[in-house]
Amino acid sequence: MELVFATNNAHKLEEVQAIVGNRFTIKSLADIGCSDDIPETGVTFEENAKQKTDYLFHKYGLDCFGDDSGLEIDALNGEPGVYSARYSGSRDMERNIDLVLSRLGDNPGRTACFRTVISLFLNKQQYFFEGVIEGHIIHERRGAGGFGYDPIFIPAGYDKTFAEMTPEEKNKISHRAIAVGKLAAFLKDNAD
Ligand code: ITT
Repeated sequence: MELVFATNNAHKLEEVQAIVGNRFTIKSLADIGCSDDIPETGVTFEENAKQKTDYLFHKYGLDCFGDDSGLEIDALNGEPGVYSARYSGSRDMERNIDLVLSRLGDNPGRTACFRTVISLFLNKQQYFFEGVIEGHIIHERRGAGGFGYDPIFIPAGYDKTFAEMTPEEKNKISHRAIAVGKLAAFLKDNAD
């Protein structure tokens, strides 16, 4: 079956398709000819995920899901949070990571988590799924894989950053994997 994923982020689409497997074909916004700038003005991940799917569902009437995710750093009172993509005022991840590292400075308290909230519209009903992975922020970037804040995040119980892991390793444990795993289990039980 086909589901539209309300994202413009090709990395996320690849990660999600790998997690849900071949039983579902995940279509991008481009695949359905949507180039709209979908509003994302909430102050929680849940509000933003809901905004994305409300928009798509009301415009196209398609089964769809959307997520909002980001990095929450305890010592920065949960920042960058919903502002993760544009923390420095731009989408430039070099600048966003630099800003996180400079705000943390030498602070020894570096615990953080990645969080994903998914909103799903299936048969006109809305559902939510959440995934969280705890870890900590290191002092310098390590690794070339992944995207976003992956080079500075080490998940609890590991000694590698997300950017030092293979996609398969990251996809087994990530916040998105946890939330998408819940979504996939739900679809298996509820979708035709
Ligand atoms: P869409 O809104 O188009 O889906 P986005 O890049 O804004 O794409 P999110 O809102 O889900 O994606 O995530 C916001 C930011 O949080 C994202 O740009 C990254 O900087 C960061 N982020 C989210 N998931 C991440 C991950 O798995 N690894 C590293 N950084 C991540």
